[in-house]
Amino acid sequence: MAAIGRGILRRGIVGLPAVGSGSAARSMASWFGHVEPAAKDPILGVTEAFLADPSPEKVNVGVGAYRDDNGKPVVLECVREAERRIAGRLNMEYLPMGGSIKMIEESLKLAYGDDSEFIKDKRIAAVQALSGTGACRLFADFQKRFLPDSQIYIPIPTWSNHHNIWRDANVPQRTFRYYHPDTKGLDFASMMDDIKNAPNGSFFLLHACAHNPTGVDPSEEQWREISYQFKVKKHFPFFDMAYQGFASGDPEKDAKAIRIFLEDGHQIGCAQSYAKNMGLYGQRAGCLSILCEDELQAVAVKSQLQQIARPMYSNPPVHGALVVSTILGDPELKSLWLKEVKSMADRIIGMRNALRENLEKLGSPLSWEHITNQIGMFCYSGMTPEQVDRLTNEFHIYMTRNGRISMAGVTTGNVGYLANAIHEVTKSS
Ligand code: KET
Repeated sequence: MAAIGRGILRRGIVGLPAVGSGSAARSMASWFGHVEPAAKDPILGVTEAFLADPSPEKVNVGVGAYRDDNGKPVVLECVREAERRIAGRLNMEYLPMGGSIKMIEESLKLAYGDDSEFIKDKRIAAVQALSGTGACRLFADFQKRFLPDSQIYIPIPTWSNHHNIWRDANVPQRTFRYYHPDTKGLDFASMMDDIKNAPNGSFFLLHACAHNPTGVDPSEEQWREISYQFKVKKHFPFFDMAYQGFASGDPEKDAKAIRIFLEDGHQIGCAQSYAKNMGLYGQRAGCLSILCEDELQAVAVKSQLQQIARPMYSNPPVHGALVVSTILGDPELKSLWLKEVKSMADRIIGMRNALRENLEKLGSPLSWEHITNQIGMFCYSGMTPEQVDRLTNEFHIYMTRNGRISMAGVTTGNVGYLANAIHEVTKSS
């Protein structure tokens, strides 16, 4: 133990008893001896295991990160061009606590619509956030601070980190049914029952599009019914929109659920992420917005969101925000972005078809129709954790144990190998 540690042990430290008095003695003999290793993250832990595998055959379809057809990470051309325009021209001063005003304005147009009356009326409190995760966490902290007795209803299944986010914000979690394993589709009737049976005025977490992990979204008609029921029950919808553009290939179409709720006069919350649709993963660029009753309320809410951010990270990073505002603020770059989003979505659809065809050609006794019915980045394959373990141990294929395949990691080069391995581990089930 270092000299400073020994000194503290002899004297005792303020607020703690000196050596020899029971359990404090144990913890002071080793400050962190009681700290057990944390459980591996079910998604990012897969990447760690993949990186540690020396096999040349290995395939990573774990994390939701887009790859090109050679399996390489992609930087969009619009992002490269925005970086060229930004380079050497700007200083690196702090952004305001709430982040870049220009980036927020552009983000709101994407989510709420170019001509949104709510934007004109300044009814939306919005701050730049540390990507989608940071936006969800800020909202959860805000919810806890200002509605301390509220709970959050979370779909089953959902992105695993949703549970961690609301847990660490100390907001009690309830669940609602969403997916039916037999049909591999939406369990709409049960979802509606759970919405009806929740206490009036509950908070609900909804995936705006391309639900993760299931790839199953309500239809437009079903969204209208959900919105109607939310009105009846006075529930608050919080939309996590991490995949705008990845469901249909068109960010405007993918905002449909949000627009339906807006038309119906809901106040909503929305977490936006540019990780996937602009490929800005590590830049941590996102936005949290809350539609308020009027401008006065929006000013108050925004000031409180900023106050939550200040002691956590003070203000958000500048580079990703500049990339986003440069692209979305320039018609030429924006249309290039829209084309690139579409081509990412199309490549994934192509891989869905290829994976299904390959499995069918191998004579799989199972139905793989859901691979092409589901949308967005993921295929919720229906494989069991044990089957996934076999894929990893015998074939060096890395994916989350819930059977989710990140279709963004499937390529012309690996789809045959993947199909063959899936067939091997599922054919006798
Ligand atoms: N919401 C959902 C639904 C989501 O899938 C992710 C990321 C995020 C928010 C947050 O992304 P951010 O990078 O903070 O903007 N999901 C992928 C990556 C991860 O787990 O962090 C994934 O599911 O693989």
